Amino acid sequence: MKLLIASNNRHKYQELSPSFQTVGIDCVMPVELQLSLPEEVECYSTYQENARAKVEHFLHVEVDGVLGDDSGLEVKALNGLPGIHSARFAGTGREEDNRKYLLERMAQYPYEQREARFVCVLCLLWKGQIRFFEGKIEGIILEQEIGTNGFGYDPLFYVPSLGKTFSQITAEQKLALSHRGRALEKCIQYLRNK
Ligand code: ITT
Repeated sequence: MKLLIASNNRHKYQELSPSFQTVGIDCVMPVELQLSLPEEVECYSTYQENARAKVEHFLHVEVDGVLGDDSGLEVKALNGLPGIHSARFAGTGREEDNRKYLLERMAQYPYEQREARFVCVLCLLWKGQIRFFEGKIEGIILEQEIGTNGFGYDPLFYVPSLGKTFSQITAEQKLALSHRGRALEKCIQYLRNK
């Protein structure tokens, strides 16, 4: 069985794909099929709609299923920004620019006002049925980057219960409690019961 992960983001792919092997599903990225996900596809105002649009873009591809991931970082002091705009917060689409811009926007806020959460919505098309799975994790935006693992805002996202940022833990540790890991767990459970 083959599942197309409807994403251009290799980091997401690396986090998502191993779990599907546990239910006998091999994953493939668009680039491996000489395809890609155009940015215009995710033009909606919710994670759900964007995740679904990512799946629908690949409906013509001959695979057993398609999975879309739309995710983002919601900062309380910024009224939920960058949210669905997380990938292009600084306008350049470069992760380091996004982190720098976030630090600038947060400069005036003390530790107690730096609460944030990551949100991930997965949209799965499998055997003709569409299902959504959501995961969230709460944390704090640090005043500087710590750690080298992960991607995106990971070096700035501190989880108090761990005493570490997402960039200071292994991929397995991140998946065990991250927004994506939590959504993925529900998705894998659904597939197990299919
Ligand atoms: P695709 O649309 O091709 O899947 P993308 O990176 O553009 O890739 P999104 O539109 O869902 O994906 O944007 C999500 C952004 O949110 C992502 O680029 C990161 O900046 C941030 N993000 C999401 N999950 C994250 C995580 O686990 N760690 C750090 N940053 C994350």
